Amino acid sequence: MSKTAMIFGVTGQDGSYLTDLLLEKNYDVVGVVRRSSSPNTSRIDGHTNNRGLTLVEGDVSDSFSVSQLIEKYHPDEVYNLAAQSHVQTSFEQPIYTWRTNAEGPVYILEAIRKHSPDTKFYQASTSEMFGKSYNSRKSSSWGDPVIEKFQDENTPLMPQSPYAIAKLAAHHSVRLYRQSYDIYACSGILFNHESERRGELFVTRKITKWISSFVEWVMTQGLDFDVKHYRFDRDGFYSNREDFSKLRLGNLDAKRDWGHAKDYVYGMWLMLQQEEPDDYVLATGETHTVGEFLDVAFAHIGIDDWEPFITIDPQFYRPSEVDYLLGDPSKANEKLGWSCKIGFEQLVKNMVDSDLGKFSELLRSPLF
Ligand code: NAP
Ligand code: G4F
Repeated sequence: MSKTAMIFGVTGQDGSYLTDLLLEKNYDVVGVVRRSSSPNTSRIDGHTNNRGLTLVEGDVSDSFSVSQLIEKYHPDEVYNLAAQSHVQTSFEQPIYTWRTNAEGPVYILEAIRKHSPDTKFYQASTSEMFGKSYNSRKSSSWGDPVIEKFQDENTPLMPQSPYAIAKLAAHHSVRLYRQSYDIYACSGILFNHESERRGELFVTRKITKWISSFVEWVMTQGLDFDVKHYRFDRDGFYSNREDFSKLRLGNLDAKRDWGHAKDYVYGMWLMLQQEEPDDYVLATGETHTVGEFLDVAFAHIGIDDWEPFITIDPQFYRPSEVDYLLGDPSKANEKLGWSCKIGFEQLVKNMVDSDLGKFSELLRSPLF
């Protein structure tokens, strides 16, 4: 008999990759979609005719709808990926973020406790919970010993945003329900993971989307990337015919441990297939600045110096920043047999190529 999995947040980046994975594994997937006035299912539209996928309406901030869904479907596994997931937005909308990210998971845990105690539960915890906290260790490569800063399951949690505070409340709730009620509940402490399906307001996709519209603009004007064709000012640049806005970004020095979402949803599934529930860090073990992401993304279209095309806009600075994230996924490596398959450079290039679409081939043709 096939298993049933319920996904809260099925329409998001991770929800869509998890749906791909679970359908491949012959699960019956119940995807919970929140009501919206225009369609929000574009990432999973490829499965519209798949009888393994049932979409139902529900909202994690509505305890009644959550409870009814768990009682009705008695799923074998529940994945809670639903969240207000944008860190900067959480400073503008802290209460909404709290309701979705902290209360939502507790509604699900309560519904499981009351109506379906054998259901296994996955909670989308996050490396943002570490905030400014890290551990240090000496690693000696060639020559001098280097101090390496990293985060793992034992690093103290010191959240720096309303988003991360709400996620931390949910993280502790998972532990409490596991200990107190013997529910199989796990938190995946996932470091940043991106993809061709990443939301367009996260920095990686914002960069790759801008690059694709820039390439299209250059090509339709019959120009190339040589800066001598343009006049630059603070906000934009001008060819003889038209102008184009620069890419507006905030802090380029923040370091992130960026992997590919496809690898990470596999880790989520593995966490629910173990003898005992536990919490795990999923990360690549490498860190890069936003500036290094720009280096690889622009180099992929043949531009070595991106500075003329960027403007720093203070509106994208956060009231409190997480400067440094580098995850140590040793526990997941050893206990789950999990590791990342897609590296940083490949991730960036895939995202650029995907956004470029047909312009990707044109860019590399001798005609350009
Ligand atoms: P995402 O693309 O923003 O997806 C969030 C999902 O939650 C969307 O399907 C959204 O629905 C849904 N949602 C929001 N509020 C809801 C509500 N009240 N009721 C039901 N559904 C609701 O995020 P993601 O990148 O896939 O991340 C998945 C989860 O992992 C999130 O919880 C995020 O905080 C966490 N996380 C992400 C990362 C990362 O780097 N991607 C790292 C660590 C943790 P709509 O489509 O209608 O907006
Ligand atoms: O892409 P970001 O918005 O992702 P952030 O804040 O790291 O959060 C993501 O990863 C978390 C896991 O660590 C998840 F829990 C969370 O849900 C989300 O998926 O920003 C990355 C960095 C930040 O340091 C930010 O200050 O990029 C910097 N940045 C610089 N300019 C920018 C921009 N971020 C955004 N979104 N937009 C900018 O223009």
